[in-house]
Amino acid sequence: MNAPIKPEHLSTREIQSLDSAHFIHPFTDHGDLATRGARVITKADNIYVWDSEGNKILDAMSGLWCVNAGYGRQELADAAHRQMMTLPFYNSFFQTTNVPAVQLATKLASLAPTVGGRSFQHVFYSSSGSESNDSNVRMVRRYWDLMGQPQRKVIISRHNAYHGSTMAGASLGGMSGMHAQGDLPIPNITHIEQPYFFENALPGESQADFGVRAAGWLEAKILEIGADKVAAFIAEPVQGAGGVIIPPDTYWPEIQRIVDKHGILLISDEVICAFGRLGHWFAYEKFGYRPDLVTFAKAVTSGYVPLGGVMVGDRVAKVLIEQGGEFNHGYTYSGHPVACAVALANIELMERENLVGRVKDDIGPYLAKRFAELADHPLVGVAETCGFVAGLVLVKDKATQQMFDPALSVGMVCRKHCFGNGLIMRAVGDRMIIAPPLVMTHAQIDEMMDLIKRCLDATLVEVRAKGWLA
Ligand code: PXG
Repeated sequence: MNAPIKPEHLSTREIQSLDSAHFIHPFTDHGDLATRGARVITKADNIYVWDSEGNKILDAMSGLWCVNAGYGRQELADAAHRQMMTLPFYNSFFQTTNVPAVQLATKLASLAPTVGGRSFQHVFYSSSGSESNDSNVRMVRRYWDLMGQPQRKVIISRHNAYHGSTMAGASLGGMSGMHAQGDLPIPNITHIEQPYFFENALPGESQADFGVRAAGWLEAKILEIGADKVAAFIAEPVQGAGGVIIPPDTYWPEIQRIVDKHGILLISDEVICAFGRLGHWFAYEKFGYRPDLVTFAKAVTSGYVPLGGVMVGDRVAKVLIEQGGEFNHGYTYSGHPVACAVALANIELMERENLVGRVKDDIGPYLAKRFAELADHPLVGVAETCGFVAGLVLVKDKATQQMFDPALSVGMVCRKHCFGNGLIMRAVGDRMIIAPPLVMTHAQIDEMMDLIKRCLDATLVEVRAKGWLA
């Protein structure tokens, strides 16, 4: 039998070689990993993580868009411990329930704002964003069957969207690299172009005009397919993994007008945007639209334990519950008591520390002000924020906003300098993005901005030396 691994007795090299020998990582080139060795993250506190070599790194990505309450929160560990000692697991199939799952559903229903008379009184639980979006596909199809319109099967999504990595999640997503591996998308899922002003606007077009035109791509697709065949439209309020793509203000109202006109369901995938990231508990409130289903995961527990789910709006819940009989769908861990207890403790903590309000009124505006300064940097085309996410574009020629040749991977050069300088910032192509923990102080925002500037300067030096600038 293999002895249990005790990291404190292993060198970084030993951990890396066991890692490479036994652990298949998500979204990782293992040839590359074997030669370089994984960075081993061993502990975390507040907004910082440490690697096995003792380097302290400012985590401007909140783990992976999750750790909104910051690391090292005693309350969350206590909640998990208490629940594990009381009831570590019981299923919620077969007419059974558990108290944390009920309490959390009640709490989430009270946090989800009613917009335009539509409220969210029900929650369906899973353990991840991907599973939740699979559940959305199941629920949407069931809904239209029960409505006597089984021909409404097509779900429209957007290129460069991210909705997860299961067969349905990856199909709903618009990542061509994912579709290329595994014969995706599955049938009845199609995509329209994303509302990315920097890439898709016409010369001289205003943000407002572009937003309306981009929403029009949805209507064009509905008409092409036939409205009576379209089941739903799914979108992230702000695209996260796609590179923090912030739609113009005119986009969402026009999307709402179009889905209403054609009677199709609207799914707001808020796996990244909910729980304070955009200064609201749920992001549809910020943009003023009225979804029928809202996907959540990640920050519902600040990432401390896996939990995901779907907020099911009245329109769908009424039909599923009153006419549906048994819904033949669910997961062993739907309503997991420990995950729900941690989520409750996390929400309580977020309320006590007003983390959502401070994104809206304090640290969000402060980040916006500081991040905008980056637009003066010679490498930066645009620098934009929304709540507590931000993105900038690295450009070859600031005057003409010309991008670098993608083959040069300038974003990865910048990312390398970030790690080298103790900062985690994500590169999506040549867009550099951040989504820091919502507990950041002004002084920590300043510290992060100094690091970002230092990394951009180091990237500029390297790019200049290689002769890549215009
Ligand atoms: N929807 C959205 C909007 C997401 O951002 C998922 C669904 C899937 O969630 P799970 O829990 O199944 O991973 C996500 C996840 C990145 C990155 O590179 C982003 C995610 C996951 C992995 C990497 O930015 N988002």
